[in-house]
Parts: sequence; C-alpha cells; structure tokens
Amino acid sequence: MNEPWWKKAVVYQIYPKSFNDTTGNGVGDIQGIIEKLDYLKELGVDVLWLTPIYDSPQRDNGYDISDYYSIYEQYGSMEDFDQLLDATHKRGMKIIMDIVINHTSIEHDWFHQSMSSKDNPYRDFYIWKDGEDGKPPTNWASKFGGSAWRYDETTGQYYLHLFDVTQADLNWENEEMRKAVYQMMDYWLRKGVDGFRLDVINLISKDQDFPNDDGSVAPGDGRKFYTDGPRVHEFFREMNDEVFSNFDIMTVGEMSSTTIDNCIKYTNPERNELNMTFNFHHLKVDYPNGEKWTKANFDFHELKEILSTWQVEMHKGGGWNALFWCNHDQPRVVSRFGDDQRYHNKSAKMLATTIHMMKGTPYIYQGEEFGMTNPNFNDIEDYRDVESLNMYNMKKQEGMSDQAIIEILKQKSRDNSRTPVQWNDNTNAGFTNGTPWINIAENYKEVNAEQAIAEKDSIFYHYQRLIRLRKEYDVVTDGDYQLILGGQDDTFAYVRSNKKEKLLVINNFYGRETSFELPDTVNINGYTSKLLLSNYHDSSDEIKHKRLRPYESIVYH
Ligand code: TEU
Repeated sequence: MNEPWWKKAVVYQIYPKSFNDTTGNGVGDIQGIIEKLDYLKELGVDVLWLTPIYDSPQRDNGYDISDYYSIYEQYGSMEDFDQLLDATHKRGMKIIMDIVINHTSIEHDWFHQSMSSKDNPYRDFYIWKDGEDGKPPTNWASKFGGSAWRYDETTGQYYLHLFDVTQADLNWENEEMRKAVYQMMDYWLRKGVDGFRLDVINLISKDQDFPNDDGSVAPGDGRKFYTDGPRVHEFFREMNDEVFSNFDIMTVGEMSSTTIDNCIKYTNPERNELNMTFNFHHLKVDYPNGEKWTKANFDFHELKEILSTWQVEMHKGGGWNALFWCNHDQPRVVSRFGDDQRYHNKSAKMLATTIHMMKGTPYIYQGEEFGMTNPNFNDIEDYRDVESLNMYNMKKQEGMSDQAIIEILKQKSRDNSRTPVQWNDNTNAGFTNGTPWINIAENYKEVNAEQAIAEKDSIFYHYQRLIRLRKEYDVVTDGDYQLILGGQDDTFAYVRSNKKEKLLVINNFYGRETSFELPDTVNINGYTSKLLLSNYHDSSDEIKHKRLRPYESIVYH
C-alpha cells in the first residue's frame, strides 16, 4: 500500500509577522517569505505552514480572523499569496494554511450580524446565553484570563469566548455555520493549498448543558465541558467527508489538553477524521501542578515518559503524531530544555535529534534551525502578546512585584518565540529596514542564519542532515519505538526498529558527563553498526558501553 506523502514530510512553521519584512513597516510580509524560499529549500523541508494571514484586527496576531477570504493588508494581497503558492510549488514544496474555526474575531461580519439582534439569521453562528442573577451563564474561565463570557448590551445576553474577549466562539451545533466554514475551506483548497493546521480544533463541540465547573482541577476551569467534546468526532467526519476527502492534502489538528485515546480516534485513517495531531503534554513538564505562570525547572523523567507513552500508544492505536518542540506559543527550546549559553550548538543539535528521530511528522519553527533563543526581555514595554499582558495585569493586582512577573515572562511568555528571525548581523538582524513590531533578541550578531550557513558545524546543517536521514532510512518513518535506559537521570535513549533495520538514538540531556551500558534486551548482535549522526566529531563506533560528553547525541544504524 502506498503510504501518504505527509508521513515522510518535514514541516516548517512560518509566523509571517516576524519572518521577513520587505516593505520597511516593521512587520513581515508575503514577499518576505518568497525571498526566503531558496533558503527553506536548502534546509530541505517539504511543507510550509503559515500561521494566519487572513484579514484580522491582530489582537491575537491573526488568530482573530475578520475575513477568511482576504489577506491582512500588511502582509500583502491575494496576488502576493498566489505568487507565493506558485513559487513554493515550483520548488517542490507545499503550503498548509492555519484555519481558525473555533472562533472568529468580533470584527467578522458574521459576528456583527449575530450581535445585532436575537432574530438575525446569524444569531446562532455564535454561542449566546442569558446570565444568572447578573452573573455570567457559567463560571468558565477564558484561557487568556478572566471570565469566558462577555455581556453585550445590544441584546442583553452573553457570548462565549474561550480565548480573548475579541475571539467569539462559533456555534458548531449550527448547521448553516458549519456549511459556511466548509465552503471557506473548499475555497482555499481549490486555490491549490496543500492542507490545513486546525487551530484548537478539539474545542469546537461544547457540552450543550453548559454546566458550572466544580473547580476540582482549577477554579472555574471549564475545560472538561468543551475539550474533546460530545460531537467532536462527528464534526471531523463531516468535515472530512465534505471537504478533505476531495483533495490530496494533509491535516493537522492542534489539540488542547487532549487524551491519547481521542488522538488515536482523530488520526486513525480508518475513521476518516484528521491525519495527525499536536498535543502539549510534553511541554507542560515545566508547569508545576499544571500552573504555567510560575518559574520552574523542567522534569526530565516526566518529559521522557510522556513522549515515550505517546510514541508507543499512538502507534498501537494506528494514530499519527506531529512532533515538535517549538511553535509561536512556546518558548525557544534551546533556552528551555538545553543550554543557550555554554552549550548552545551542542544542546540545540541534541534536542533536534531527540525529536526528529521519533515516529511522526516533525515540525521546525522558524529560527529553530539555527538555534534562536528566548530574548530575555527585561521590561514590560518589550512584551506584545495579549496573554502575557493580561497575565502581567492580573499578577500585578494580586500584588506580585514587577521584577518577579518579568522573571516569569522571560521564561514563559509566548513572545519568546515571536521575536523577528535573525537573518544576519546587520541592523535589525536583516529582518526589516524599519522599526520592528517587537524587539530583536540581542544575540543576533552571533546567532543568525547567514552565520549558520557559513559554518560547516552549525545547527542548520544538523537539521539538514536529520531531514535527509528521514528520507534515506524508512525505519525513521515506520519503525517501532522503544525507550531504553528509562531510569537514567540524564540520558534519553530509544530504539527504532522495523523488520529490516534498527536505529539506536542516544542523547545526553545535560551539560555533564554520563555513561551507559546497553541493556541485554537491546539485541545488537548480528547487526553491523554504523554511526549515522553525532554532534561531536569523534563519537566512537562502540555502542555497548559508553561515556557521553555534555549534550552528546548519537544516532547509530
Ligand atoms: O493556541 C491554543 C492554545 O491553547 C495555546 O497553546 C495557548 O497559546 C496557550 O494555552 C496559552 O497559554 C492556539 C494558537 O496557537 C494561539 O496562538 C492562539 O492564541 C489560540 O489558539 C487562540 O486562537
């Protein structure tokens, strides 16, 4: 049977606002992406994922869409987009669009109509409820802080917004709304885009009883009433039937607080829902007791365990994982799980190897391929993200000091990954001739793409090699995954094996030496071993016992 193309693909995520500015207005644009296509081709990625480029008031950098059929002016025009699509296809790469259909901006025409009166035909495109004794309909909290409901005087009811108050949740119970969404998706696919990343797509089906949360997880949490909700699988099957099945595309669902069981169902091909899912459990290992807004070290054992469980269980159930460390909502991985100072090069490579040799489809977030770091912004004036600013205000009200809040933001803010791509060591890192919409990290003179291309030993070429290995060795795509040396405090090692071949992947996650001895359960007898990749020049061929140097990372075939 022919495997679908996306199983061997590597995806590169572009956050257009911070990618490359060609107009000098301080904001990246579509022409800026076109300019860098040869660079991306050189890296070897197959698919570009563009975060939302549609018209939007940009309260949440485009995740608040006001018109699905037009391009945000500062990014360019539909002609620019068509040119990008064409230029990407000519180079043998593909483009997937970010589709945000859990909510729209309140500036969307649907919402304007919906809020105007209770009997407007668009009223039920959104979720409106009466309050109770002057209080919101439920005690659910918005993911960006405060209540998830906003009172609107025009009709005297509340609308639901799981994210910002300007991001109103669509009502998936409404068939007309669903049809309008499918029609819009069809429009983009007919244009020739190669698939979708579906934003917080497992939140679209809400418990229609709208119960109050009992606070057992966190005060006024509410997640259990809309996460992987009652009709979500039904909606995906409908979407697949109406839209996806008519095209040769890939779909990846962003799943918030989901479960393995649900992700198996979402992605098992027999069920005709989606192709693969992002989940975030491995990126909560530095959220003590589930709390994001606190400074904390990461729990290495938990990280190994979570990634390994997802590797094994998803495979068993016939599902497919999206593999990633970074995106536009997460801090930079080399700052988070590596050492962005002393072992910048070695730890960035080690992290790349750890995730790229797993089973699934890997994603690289812009700048990750040459080791971009958190910017360590010291001043609240440097922060832009609505979530960070809300959190700042809330913690201030609770009496936390400025400096303490900044320390948390330096580690946790989504702005950590949103600073402009550092192309070279010129003014503004070559990102813009104007004033960048958000500051550039100070280390751009040392950490930049031009430098990475010039240096044989750079992180960039390590990513390039990892991408090539995936194309050369089928076992990277289809091999079983087995964690080994699970109890070790600093080593993340695993075996990938199919009927013909085995890979042994060994990573030291720390800046100190360590050693290991392969357990007898790893049968290497009868195999000839070959060193495929390392982040040291002189890693040895000996694989049974070994000392590992700081952040040493080795792949044997
Ligand atoms: O993010 C969904 C999501 O739940 C997060 O990763 C979110 O950033 C985190 O919970 C905040 O602590 C998606 C988009 O990736 C994000 O940029 C949007 O802000 C969000 O949906 C709303 O559309």
